[in-house]
Amino acid sequence: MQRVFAMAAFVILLFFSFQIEGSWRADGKGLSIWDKFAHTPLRVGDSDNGDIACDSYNKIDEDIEVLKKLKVTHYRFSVSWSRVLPDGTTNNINEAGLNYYHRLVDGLKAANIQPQITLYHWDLPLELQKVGGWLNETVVQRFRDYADVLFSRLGSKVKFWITLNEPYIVANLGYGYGTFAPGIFNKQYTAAHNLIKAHAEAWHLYNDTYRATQDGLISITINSDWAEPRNPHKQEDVDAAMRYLQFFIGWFAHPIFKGDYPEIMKSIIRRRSLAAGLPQSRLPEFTPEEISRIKGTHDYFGLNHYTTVLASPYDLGNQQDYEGDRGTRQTHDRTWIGSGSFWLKITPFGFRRLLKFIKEEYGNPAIYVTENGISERGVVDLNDVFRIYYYENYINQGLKARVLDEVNLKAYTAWSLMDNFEWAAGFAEQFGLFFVNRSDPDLPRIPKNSALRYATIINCNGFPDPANGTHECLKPE
Ligand code: GBH
Repeated sequence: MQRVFAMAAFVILLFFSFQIEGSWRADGKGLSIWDKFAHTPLRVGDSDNGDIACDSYNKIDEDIEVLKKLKVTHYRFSVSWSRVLPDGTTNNINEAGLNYYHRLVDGLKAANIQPQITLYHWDLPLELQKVGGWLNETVVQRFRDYADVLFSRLGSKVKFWITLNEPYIVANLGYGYGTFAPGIFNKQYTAAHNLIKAHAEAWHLYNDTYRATQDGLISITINSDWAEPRNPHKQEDVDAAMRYLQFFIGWFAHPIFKGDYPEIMKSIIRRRSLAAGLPQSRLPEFTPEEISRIKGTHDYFGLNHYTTVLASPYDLGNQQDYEGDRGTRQTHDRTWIGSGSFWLKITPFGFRRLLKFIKEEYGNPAIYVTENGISERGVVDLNDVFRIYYYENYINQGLKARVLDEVNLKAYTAWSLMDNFEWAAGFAEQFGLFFVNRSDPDLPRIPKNSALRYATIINCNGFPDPANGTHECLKPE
């Protein structure tokens, strides 16, 4: 493998509230849809829940020590909406909950680690779900109010905001397939519509009211696989791969970066809806005013990426849902190396191609990779060579995109710092650079070998010289 040695602007690290905080009812916190979902039988593997998680609510100092060992410059985490606003509204601001984030942010800054805050990483206040959650358009104003509280209270100390993490997952898994909270079926287009509007309102609020004094960046994190045609010589497979991408990344990126949904989504969903005798398309329409309000609500392109699929056509007849509309079957090449997650194959080449696609499709935006990583399942081998392989090869492809393709890649963030609550998979799928020993009540964070390797890469801001021991850094020619 020819490695690219140019430097990344910075290499950073991440994290999210429900997956690590625990303390699900501490200090006045309200319940979220994930608290409820995880306490519903058969929803989460091994009946795991987030009641304790990694106990990060009580381990600020320990977590910061671990981050210092990694030498990261930034730490991405999310705020639990119902910890700050227990019923989801500003009728009651829970100062104790807010205080946790103040202490975390202050601790990070004292350690010279910049905080990056995600406002919403999937744990909607349960009270808001009772009136429909993301299906009820009033959630847009609720989200704006919540964002207002965080900007006004934390904004003087935080320079990097992410409104929503992976709206695709919220809409499609939460409100489409029903495999994630709140477990609703086939309402993904409505949920997505409100997610996009909520993002836009939070961006405008920051832009109009806070940017002048706080001078930070705010945008959204969109996730996407890369899709290759299963047979590159078949036009129908090429078309299927393009549909896969437009129905995935385009669903959210197109309205925010270009205005409105991708043409291909609009036309296919309308045609199939009318053919089924519906009076109108199942894809809601933005008004011209809404389009101009949404278009351009980004300071950067936040990207979460893990893997690649092979696409071919999939005719589901008259089936009136996302799968039927997209009409694409996804498979994997059986030579691709797997992971602890059935959906995640090691495919570094797809990372570079996706970055180039974003550059060309969305006007060469500044790209911040906000998640990338790999899992194991079950017993953790601290000598996690496959994870080292994954990070080295994906980071290398990221650098190739930056240097050779001139993609405006600004930052790279690993997922994740430590093993945590992996949603419907519970604690069985582990993405951590640090192993969390759950059979020890202290939940110690123990470095896997990948953590040492990652720290070395960060220290070098690029790759160390393989011929010169682990800490010698190669300089670009
Ligand atoms: C990210 O989502 C999340 O932001 C993060 O919280 C998560 O821990 C990380 O990935 C690792 O999964 O079993 O069919 O329901 C990435 C998107 C969401 C893709 C969950 C796989 C499970 C598929 N992932 N999804 S399924």
